Amino acid sequence: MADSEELHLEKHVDYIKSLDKKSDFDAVAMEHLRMSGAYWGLTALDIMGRLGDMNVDEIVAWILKCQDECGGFGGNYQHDPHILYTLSAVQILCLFDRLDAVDGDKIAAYITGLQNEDGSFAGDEWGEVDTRFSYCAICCLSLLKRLDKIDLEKACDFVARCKNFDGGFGCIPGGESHAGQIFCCVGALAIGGALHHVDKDLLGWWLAERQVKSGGLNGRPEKLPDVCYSWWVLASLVIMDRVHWIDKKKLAQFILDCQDPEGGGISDRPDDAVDVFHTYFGVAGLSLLGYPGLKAIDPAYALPVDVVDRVFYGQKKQPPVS
Ligand code: GRG
Repeated sequence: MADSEELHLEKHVDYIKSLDKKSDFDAVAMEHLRMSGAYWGLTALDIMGRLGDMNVDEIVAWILKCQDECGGFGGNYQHDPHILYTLSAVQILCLFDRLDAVDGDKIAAYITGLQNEDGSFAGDEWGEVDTRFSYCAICCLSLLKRLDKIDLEKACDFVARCKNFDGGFGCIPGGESHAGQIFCCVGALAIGGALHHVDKDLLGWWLAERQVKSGGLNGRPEKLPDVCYSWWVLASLVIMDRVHWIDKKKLAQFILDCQDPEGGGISDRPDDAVDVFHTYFGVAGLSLLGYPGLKAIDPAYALPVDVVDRVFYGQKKQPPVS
């Protein structure tokens, strides 16, 4: 798998399109989080200029079937609602310009009901708190243009309380800094207009330190590199305007080395098995790096820039990339 010179775009498109027809172990393992799997695959296709190949009505009908009476969405049909899948559902509807298919007030009411007194968010009715859910709440309500339905200041203050001495952020106050949580916190604060809580130089240094010899990025000290951190770390650096603090060329090469040039798809590290999660974050990372032929992706909303522009300014879709 190693030493690929270029992005095998057509192979990745075919790989993603084939996933829906599979009934192997991966499909079973993915069943409970199919909504997020669909978001990863479809966003990757859009970045590669191939979303038009999909059957929009069929996908939108399936998304609507996954909505619970309370307004939240499950990871699949007849699964319990969760804020993670609610964000994925809304993001997919944005990709297809089909937000009109849902009742935004109902979804917003579900999310508002998950906010706690201290500003944090539970992921679902069972009450687990995590800064991932703060990001989901803020990102989703922003896309629905209903950020006024929560106490945004308290929400951002809670995220700020999860900041550590190294500039990073964890799941809850006092939780270890981890690049995945850092993306959630920096993204939430960026969308919430509260980036002043971020120490950009200190956190920029910590994130730049995540690059290892191979060019790949890890998620915290002493850990192995993984293609998904090409999103979590890089998107945070882009938001903070510190992306020039890493070796971009070496990172792009690491991602390309994780491709399966025959079967398509991208893995966590060279020569590992591919999956849709790493395929999406690999392609998204390359987009952030300005790789030719890919649409630009917004580092805070994790959606193509033209999709975000259309949501907020009603702009027309970008012509497909050739
Ligand atoms: C819309 C992009 C987007 C995200 C939605 C779900 C979510 C919000 C964010 C998840 C952030 C997160 C915690 C990512 C990390 C995922 C990951 C690879 C966890 C692995 O953790 P460990 O401890 O791995 O197993 P390391 O790399 O530390 O060994």
